[in-house]
Amino acid sequence: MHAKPKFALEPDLQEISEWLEAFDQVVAAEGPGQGALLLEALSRRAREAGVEVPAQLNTPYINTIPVEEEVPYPGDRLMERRIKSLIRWNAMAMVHRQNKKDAGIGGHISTYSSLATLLEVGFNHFFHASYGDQPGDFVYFQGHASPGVYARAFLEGRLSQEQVENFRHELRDKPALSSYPHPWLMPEFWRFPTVSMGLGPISAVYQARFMRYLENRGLIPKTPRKIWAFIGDGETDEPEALGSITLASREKLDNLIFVVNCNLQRLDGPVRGNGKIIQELEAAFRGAGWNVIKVVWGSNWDPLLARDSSGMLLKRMDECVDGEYQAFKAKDGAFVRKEFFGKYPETTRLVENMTDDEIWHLQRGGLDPQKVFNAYKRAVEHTGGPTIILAKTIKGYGLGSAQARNATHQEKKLSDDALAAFVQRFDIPIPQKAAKEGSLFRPPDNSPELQYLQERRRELGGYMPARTVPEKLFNAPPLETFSESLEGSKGRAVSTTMGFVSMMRVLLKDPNIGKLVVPIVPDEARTFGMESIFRQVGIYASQGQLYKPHDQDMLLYYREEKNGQILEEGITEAGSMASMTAAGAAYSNYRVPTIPFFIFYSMFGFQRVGDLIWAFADSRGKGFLMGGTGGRTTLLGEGLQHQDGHSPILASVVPTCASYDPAYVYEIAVIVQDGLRRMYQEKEDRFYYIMLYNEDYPMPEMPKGCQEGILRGAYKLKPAEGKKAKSDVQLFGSGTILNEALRAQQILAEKYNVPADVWSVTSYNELRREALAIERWNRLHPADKPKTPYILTALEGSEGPVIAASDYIKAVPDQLAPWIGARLVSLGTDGFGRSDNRQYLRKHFEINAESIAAAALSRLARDGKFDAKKAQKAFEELGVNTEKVDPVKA
Ligand SMILES: Cc1ncc(C[n+]2csc(CCOP(=O)(O)OP(=O)(O)O)c2C)c(N)n1
Ligand SMILES: [Mg+2]
Repeated sequence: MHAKPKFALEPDLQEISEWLEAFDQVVAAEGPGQGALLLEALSRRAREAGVEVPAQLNTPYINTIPVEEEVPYPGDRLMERRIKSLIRWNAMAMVHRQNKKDAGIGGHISTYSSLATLLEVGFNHFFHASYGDQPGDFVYFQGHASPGVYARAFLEGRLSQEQVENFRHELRDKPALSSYPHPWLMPEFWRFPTVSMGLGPISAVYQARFMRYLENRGLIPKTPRKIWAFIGDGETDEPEALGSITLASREKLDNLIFVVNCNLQRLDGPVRGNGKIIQELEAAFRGAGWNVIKVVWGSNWDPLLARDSSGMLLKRMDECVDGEYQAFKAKDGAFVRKEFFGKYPETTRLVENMTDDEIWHLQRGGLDPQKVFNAYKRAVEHTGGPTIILAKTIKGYGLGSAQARNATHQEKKLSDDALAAFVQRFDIPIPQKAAKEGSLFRPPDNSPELQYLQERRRELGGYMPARTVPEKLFNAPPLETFSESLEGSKGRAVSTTMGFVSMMRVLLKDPNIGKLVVPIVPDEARTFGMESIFRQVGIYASQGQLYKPHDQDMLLYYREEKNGQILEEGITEAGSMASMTAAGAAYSNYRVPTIPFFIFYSMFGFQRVGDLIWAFADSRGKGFLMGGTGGRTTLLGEGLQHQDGHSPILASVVPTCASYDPAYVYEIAVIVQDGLRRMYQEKEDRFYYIMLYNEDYPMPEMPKGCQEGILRGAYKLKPAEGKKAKSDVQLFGSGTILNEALRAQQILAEKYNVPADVWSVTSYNELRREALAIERWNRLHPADKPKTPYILTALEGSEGPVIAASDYIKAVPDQLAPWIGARLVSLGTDGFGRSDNRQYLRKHFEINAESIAAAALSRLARDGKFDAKKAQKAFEELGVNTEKVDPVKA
């Protein structure tokens, strides 16, 4: 049963119209400001009186900027249209001809066709390539609009005809173009990889914040620089696209502008067939505190809206759903007259003097330079927060029968007739035959079009996109900088995490590069014992600290500062990774070689934000990912969702990521120092993933001569003691499990008289990569003397089976199988984690010292080097249950 309404809900039309009239009078006499105040007061009073006032996050389905507030277009509209047409043609021809030649090579023609005006207004009037000697605006392009960006660069003379003709033919020893924005593949052109949907928007948000961070810390001067992110409307479905938008408003990022290309379609069909994506995004972004500018209708709608005294046109605009709007542009003018205007007599009358053709050409806002220019101008001038421009466009605009169809996204080629029509419609001066072949067309350099285009870019400081890297970054500090880490802990039990934090503190104090360090944590600093760093360098807070922290009188209080150095991201690994990307590519984008250290729960790293890490590699990102509380058994207690036993394998697939699983703090020092040298001094485009643990044990002093082994991935740490010249077995240990290997060595020696050598294996990934490179060389040079991989050279003279144990799955040591497979016994933590302590976890996963020792004896027995019965008995003696369930299935 519904409660009876208190009052009758029958509207009193007379009363409503009196109130409206009164309101109109106030606005007319005292201005819109007073009107707004009045409404505010009224809604306050309504709330007090218990009247429910619905929260209004939507405005009507019309342009945000009223016509009377528009400024005239500053450019030569005709000339810009000519240029845009040439770009449209070349973009389309590029894809078309390639697919004609090489069926299935792919590419997109319909995304750029909807985006062209949005980009061209930017290129001609807004995108600064520089601000004086400072870098200019950053533009995140919709990835699959790349043909349009290439086509413009072709007209600018920056890309050769040969290059454009080799779009998506990158492997033919000719200059070519990559499918999408990839700095890895075109390092002098693209800055930001965006084609994995959602990564562009989140990266842009954190880029804008990082820009402010650099400014507030005095590392770059303040400039009017903006970050423009062009996003597909379908793309906004990705959690990353909208997941961080409140950060942008919270941080008042008025250097950030999102432009959503609302062509109402994604790949399969309409984005919101039954709703309106523009209205949905308006509410979401307005609710999140953004400045929202809707650009729905083109200028030729203005007279109609002005004549809409009945309000029925507005009503019709509001009630139509996107599925209908899409159909209107897939059909023709007669259809629009009948289905859109024909619904009401008032709207029918509005267009009775217009031809079907005129109705057909009623333009959408995002395709009208006048409307787009005004929106951009407002966005650039807006202060105090980020702006989103929701621009309504048409997918496949101008592609004739391919326009606004559900299958438009996949369109790669046009029919001969469609090509001819395109050339005619956009006035491209090439013969029919050339049109049908999809020939590129570039007017001469001294043509008015190219002169205009060049002049505009000169005015805006140069070409875009373009990526540059300074000649020199910095010299790495010498290893002695970390002498404290090299000396060991003098018997004190510490974890590698603690050791690393001490190193960071040293690095932060470094007079040359300390200020370049960017520690990034997703609400996990206390887990890693980093509170001391809070105090040392402060947490970045753009507004400073507006409150007195309750722990202010404590030594390690929560210190927030406007020039704080730590990026405390809150609980967002994706956001943190986006910060890592901004900081790790700052050497190029800002010419400031910041050094990010992103410290996170290793379980929530590669498997959670792996795609962002992949894009980081594409961005040629530098820096350190620190996988905290690593290891499936070392992170005790936390269980299945927390205990990481596989991230080194996930890391191994990223080509520029060097991953390490060090056991001792001195190993970390060697790796970090060499990493700084290679990334910043030698300018290698690579980054590091280093496992950190929270198990405390004494850290030894660095033995002599192990540096090369640490970096290459393995060195003999502790040879067998005793009379026998040679040991019978090699024990490989990594990370905390090295301690288990050392204990196993002792058990084998003391209980079974089996001498074993112990190796610290810091990186199976690096060992494998080097071995693969050597093997490839050998394969390609059968007539030459073969070379030997490092792992085999290192093992020379060390006999017997290799028992390799780590806190990760067996696939980690298995990486060496092609070279030492016959000798290799991998032990690891395959299977789901459990909540228990380390002792029980290691027993469960069969990687404790006892399991390692028993595995060694078992293997020696199989090799005929140890009595099989004794080996079987050893399992019992050592408490290793041979009949328990396989942990991989447990
Ligand atoms: C993460 C991810 N998932 C899927 C794709 C494949 N994909 C490429 S374009 C596209 C549709 C894009 O639609 P929209 O964002 O609306 O852009 P439009 O082309 O309409 O401008 C899809 C699904 C992708 N590139 N990235
Ligand atoms: Mg779309």
